[in-house]
Amino acid sequence: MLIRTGRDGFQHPHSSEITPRAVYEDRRQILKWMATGAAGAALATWAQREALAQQVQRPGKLAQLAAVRSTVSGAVTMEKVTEYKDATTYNNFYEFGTDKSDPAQNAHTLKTRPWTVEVEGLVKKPAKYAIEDLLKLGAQEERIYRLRCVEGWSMVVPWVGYSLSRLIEKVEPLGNAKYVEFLTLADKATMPFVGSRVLDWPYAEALRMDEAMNPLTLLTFGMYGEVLPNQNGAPVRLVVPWKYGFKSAKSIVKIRFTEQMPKTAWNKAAANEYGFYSNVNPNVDHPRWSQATERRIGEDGLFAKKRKTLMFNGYEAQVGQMYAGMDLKKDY
Ligand SMILES: Nc1nc2c(c(=O)[nH]1)N[C@H]1C(S)=C(S)[C@@H](COP(=O)(O)O)O[C@H]1N2
Ligand SMILES: [Mo]
Repeated sequence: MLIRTGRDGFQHPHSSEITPRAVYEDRRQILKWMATGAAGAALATWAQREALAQQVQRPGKLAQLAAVRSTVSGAVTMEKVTEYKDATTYNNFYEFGTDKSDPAQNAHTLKTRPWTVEVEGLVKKPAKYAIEDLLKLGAQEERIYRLRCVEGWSMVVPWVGYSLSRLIEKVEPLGNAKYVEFLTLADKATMPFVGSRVLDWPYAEALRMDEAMNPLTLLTFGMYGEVLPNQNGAPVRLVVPWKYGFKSAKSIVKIRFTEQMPKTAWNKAAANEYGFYSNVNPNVDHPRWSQATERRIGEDGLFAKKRKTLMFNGYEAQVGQMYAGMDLKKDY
């Protein structure tokens, strides 16, 4: 359910469309909710996604990535891991559609081999990496991260990859490189929504150099011990756990080092809603909704108590010092 207003007739969906498992399971609540008129569509969406979740294909054991648990500080949360079926059927990947179930339904058309990631810009050693070589550049580790989406949901996923810093050190940034930009695949032939005007394609994201070098920033190839399913950003994506989910660019094809702060896809679409930093911050509301709380996908229904969102998504000890002295209400 999208509200169509504003530039290009599009707004990021509001968090109230989170699917209400608790509602589905509680008939009295269903009746109450039906009276509001919103129930029908949301329940249909929930039922449809649940049916999809029962059929979700896993990449399989042959594709398993050998990975040891990370020893990076803060890289493994003890919280309950989100079920695979939920993390792979409730997605944002607008190249495949704007509904949460669209990526799981449509991303099978994405071709992840052959795949090349080009590293360019202000580096001593620009290079084109075949995905097979990129996979071997660092030791694969398992990180259990919370990921908090700007819309108000979160999940806990065992990601597999290595710190992006490993790649950055390899290509030797020049002294004037201040930012790292990530450009992702925009292929109209395999991505049905790339023809739409929802965003400026390709999807673009960026980090400041110190953020990109932070050991928590993960160049990610897998999840749950297997290769990434297409809908989660195969064959390689970013996971930046202290920032809103949209910073974690999927299906990356280019990494560029720049002196100027790069434009990002969501900032271009709505600058007053999505800033460059986009650090998870319960004290800075989105202009259209609060960021103080969140729902965990697959667990918290509409009437369940929401969780309190943590500063920097709970990674303050690891990343807080990078923003010392900054006004996080201004630099949102
Ligand atoms: N290329 C691309 N990357 C993307 C997006 C997208 O639409 N296109 N959506 C972002 C958003 S808004 C979120 S919340 C996360 C979702 O990751 P997940 O589906 O693995 O949970 O991916 C991010 N990366
Ligand atoms: Mo998101």
